[in-house]
Parts: sequence; C-alpha cells; structure tokens
Amino acid sequence: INNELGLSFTQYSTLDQIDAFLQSGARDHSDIASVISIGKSFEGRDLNVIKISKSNDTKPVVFIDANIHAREWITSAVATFVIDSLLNGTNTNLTSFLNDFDIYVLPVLNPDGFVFTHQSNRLWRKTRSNYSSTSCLGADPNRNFGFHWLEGGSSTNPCSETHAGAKAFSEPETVALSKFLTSISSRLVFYLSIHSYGHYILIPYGHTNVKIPEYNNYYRIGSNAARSIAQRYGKQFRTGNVVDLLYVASGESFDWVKGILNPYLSLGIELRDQGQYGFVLPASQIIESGQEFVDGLVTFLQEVKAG
Ligand code: ING
Ligand code: ZN
Repeated sequence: INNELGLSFTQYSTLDQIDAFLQSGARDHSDIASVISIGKSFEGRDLNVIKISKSNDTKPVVFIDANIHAREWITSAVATFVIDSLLNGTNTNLTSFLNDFDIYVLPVLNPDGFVFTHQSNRLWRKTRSNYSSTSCLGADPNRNFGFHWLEGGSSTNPCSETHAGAKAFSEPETVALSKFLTSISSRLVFYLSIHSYGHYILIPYGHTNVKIPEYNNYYRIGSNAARSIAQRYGKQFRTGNVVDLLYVASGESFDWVKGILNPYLSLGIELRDQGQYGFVLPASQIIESGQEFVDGLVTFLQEVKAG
C-alpha cells in the first residue's frame, strides 16, 4: 500500500524512493516545504534535507538526522513517516508545532552506505570513502565530528567498524552537515539524531560520563518522551548518558551539536528493537515505530516550546 506521496510504510524504501518522496512532498506542499541539498556524499550523492516551515526562515529550528549508520533502516523509515505526518496532517498534535518551529529532516545522512546495504551488504555501517592505504573503505560518520574527536570508543584502524576517519571531519557527509547546522545555529533549539537499536533516549556526551550541566532537565524531558512512547505500544525506552547506558563513543553528531552549537536540547534516540531482529527490523514494524516516535517527538516539542 502506498500513501498519497508514493512512499510505502509497509516496506523499506530505497534511496531513490526516499529522494523522490522528498521532491514530490515539496512539490505538492510548496507553500511550506522545500528540499535543500546541503552537500554531496563521497560518491557524489545529494544529502537532501526537507525543510518544513510556515515562516520566512524566522522560527526556532528543529533538526532531525537519520541513517547516519547505513544499516539502521528503521531510522530513515521513521524520519519519512514524520515528514509524511507533517505534510499530510495525519497527526494534528504534531502539525500544530509548525506554528512554533521550522522543522528540518535529513532522512539519509549516509546515502553511499545506505545504497551499499541495499545492493551488497545489509549490515554495512560506515561511509564508503576511500582515504586509507588499506583495502578497507569508510569511516564511522558518528565518530567523525570534530568535538573531542578520537577520545575513546573509536579507532584509527580503517578496517574497524568504529573508524574515526583520518582526521576530524574527513568525511564529506559530516562536513556538509556541520556547515549547514552552523549556518542556522542562531535559531537551532533542538537537535535529534536517530539510530537503532535498543530503546534508548541518549543524553550527551559520549566521550565522558561527566554529566552536562543541563543533565537534570535533559533527563526530565527524555523521561517524559519515553512515557509518551510507552503509552502507544508499551515499548519501554530508558533515558541516560551514552556512556552510562551504552559505551564510550567520541565524535558523534549530537555531541558536536551540544558542545559547539549548544541548542536548548541535543539528544540521540535508539529505536526498536532490543535485539530480537536488531538492525534487520521487519518492515511490518515501521508504522508502529513511526507512531510511537511521533508521540515522543510531540513531547520533545512541547518541552522545547515551554523551555
Ligand atoms: N549507536 C550509537 C553509536 O554511534 C549513539 C550510539 C546514538 C551515540 C546516538 C550518540 C547518539 O554507536 C548505534 N546504534 O549506532
Ligand atoms: Zn547508529
């Protein structure tokens, strides 16, 4: 079954289908939506952001990234579910926030890796860059941002799954995103990085377990969103520091956003499931994942608006 914009939420979409969905969404809703290519991937693909805005670039900005890790297919599926909800008004609790915020969504931050997971290796994680003298390709783009880069939980070995890259911002994808975010940073109030899997709402930082000054407020907001998520289908999400809940990891997108741009709120989220299917979550769970995520997002937006 396809929705009116031609994207299926009962199957996983290819990059071409997602890009076509963004373009047709912007065309059909040109009063509020436009597609911005914020740069190119290593292999030359557009990094497409959809901006959904009722203002003339004047409102506080919410920015959501997804599929920075290639194999985490549910993340771009949920990101496009959110876009569809915003454009087609399927959830008025959500769409009402277009009166308060300009919302930017980047559904596939790592398009080269994403295409590779569709064509060759379903479990590929990294980019597909080729800067090393080894035969191993790619860096972990969520270890490549230039804030406490290579300070734990990442590797200088190009063959590692968490290779930090040859230097901070070696990857064109992380350069493009950081430059774009810097260009809108004066209005950025909320940044959310979507990953899978594990059912977590993650508070920065990943390089240290020292709590940020705003930890208590972040924890309160994360817990409130987790409650909203659980009310939909009973999925329990835990809130806490990356290091406390997962492991040490440095150079992540949301750490750079918190440390350098410092919006009101910068969070990560790990969607379904808790390991039964892991990265290969059945497509039959896209709609439920999208619905519970939208419920959590509504709570985040309520909190950011009130804060
Ligand atoms: N987990 C993340 C990783 O990069 C994470 C952990 C998520 C860190 C969100 C920061 C923000 O290792 C997955 N599943 O990739
Ligand atoms: Zn991830």
